[in-house]
Amino acid sequence: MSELSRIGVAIATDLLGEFDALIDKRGYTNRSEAFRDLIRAELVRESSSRPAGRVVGSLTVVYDHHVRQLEEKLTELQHNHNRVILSVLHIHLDHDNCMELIALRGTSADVQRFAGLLAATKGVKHAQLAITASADAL
Ligand code: NI
Repeated sequence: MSELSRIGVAIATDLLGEFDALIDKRGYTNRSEAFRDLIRAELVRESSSRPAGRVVGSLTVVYDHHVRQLEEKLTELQHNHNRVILSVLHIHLDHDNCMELIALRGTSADVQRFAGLLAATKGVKHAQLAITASADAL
């Protein structure tokens, strides 16, 4: 764990009250952890907003495996973007539907381009990209 620094923050009482209510609702037991998470989220947002910013994330995809040629197209797309793919978990959800969880690492532009191409493939029902951290911070 890195060294800790203590800081003092002046904040309007009303605003602090709203913040405390929010973090309580979210299950935080102390303000420091909530502040740290807000700061990390903002750093990730900043990193992912720059095309060259390095990120890690996960892409969740749901599709009907009966759609003609779809699995071949998805596999080809993944092979064409193997540089950004760390791992793929395939789950047979039910008789028709498959879910893939694709772990990604690369520049924000590359990760988002891959997610966009996969989401736009005909037969993909849903695709959700979550950028979870700056790869530089790991
Ligand atoms: Ni399947």
